[in-house]
Amino acid sequence: MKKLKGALIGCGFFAENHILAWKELRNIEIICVCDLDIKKANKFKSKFNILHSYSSIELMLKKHKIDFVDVVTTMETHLNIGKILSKYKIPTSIQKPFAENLLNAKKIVSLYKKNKTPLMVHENFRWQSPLLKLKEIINKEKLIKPHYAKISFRHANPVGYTNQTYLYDLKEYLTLDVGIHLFDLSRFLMGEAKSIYTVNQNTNNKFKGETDFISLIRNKNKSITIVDASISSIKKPDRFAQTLVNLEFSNGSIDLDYNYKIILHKNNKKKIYDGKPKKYKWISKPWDQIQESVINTHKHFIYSLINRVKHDTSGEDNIKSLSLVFNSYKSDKLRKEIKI
Ligand code: NAD
Ligand code: 89Y
Repeated sequence: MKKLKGALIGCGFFAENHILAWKELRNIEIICVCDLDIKKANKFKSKFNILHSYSSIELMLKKHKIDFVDVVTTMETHLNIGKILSKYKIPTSIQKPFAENLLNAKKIVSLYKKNKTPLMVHENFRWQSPLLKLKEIINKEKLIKPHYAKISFRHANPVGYTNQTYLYDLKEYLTLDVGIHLFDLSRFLMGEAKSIYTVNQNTNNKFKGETDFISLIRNKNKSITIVDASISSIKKPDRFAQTLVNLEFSNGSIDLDYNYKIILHKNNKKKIYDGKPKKYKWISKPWDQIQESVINTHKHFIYSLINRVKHDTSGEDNIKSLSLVFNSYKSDKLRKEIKI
């Protein structure tokens, strides 16, 4: 099969994981990289042995026949980048948070719809091996009628934000940056939400926005999800960047615990599974399960393009997770439960 030719936009911190993950896929070649800062683009090009580097997306698209683009820039740039890529009808995968407000996210979705061009949000937490294994066991063990979920991301390791200094200045921080993943996981595991009630806290004054939040979600299937996250949760060993999950069903329960240990309780028995991510040379703790999930997310993007099926986390789908994020802020502000 002919290799698909891709371009990567944004040569910052997280793009290194994207390019290394692309290199694990045999039918793909990233032929161009682009960054507004040409020095960064050139450095990235040499480091990862890419053919071309640009500082202008339009120029890059005019010069090369590109089958897809992977956008690894921060949210406030996505509408403008989406305007260009949808105009050229280039299938796009775009990092989370999809946009800084719902209006812009909807604008991007309608641009791609109008141009009949596929658009996926790179929502990678549901593609982490421990989460995929959890879902696989739920299905295999026929756990039914869920009534309770707790999805937690609590740590005190600055590695989560010292590489991403733009996070310090966000007025809306942890829910938008990490809550977006956790709300998506609630939808992945428990189905769609009906309402949300949230309390935010700031526990670290280096940040303008909230550094802790607790949300209570009523789901359409009548189950409840508790989502909580913090960057001030001191534990040894530190829990970054592991999402811990507890789920209860009418016929059993299952937990995703620290170190990817999965524990199933069913028929008066306890079974233990291992949800460890696969090892690759460039992957290391504490980012391992996030890094590995980038490969899985890329694979899903390409598989859906080739088979002409809608992506699980299409732009349209991600608006549902983003809507939970912005209604979560509204709930905290108004101190009330908000219907979705
Ligand atoms: P970064 O600031 O390090 O890099 C972004 C780069 O994009 C910069 O070099 C900037 O110059 C470039 N850029 C901005 N606008 C551009 C444009 N119009 N054309 C070309 N280049 C442009 O950011 P980062 O830390 O790499 O984060 C990028 C995104 O990845 C963020 O949205 C972040 O939330 C997300 N992220 C996701 C995960 C995950 O697990 N999914 C983890 C970390 C970061
Ligand atoms: O930006 C965040 C994300 O998406 O995953 C972890 C992170 O990098 C910092 O908490």
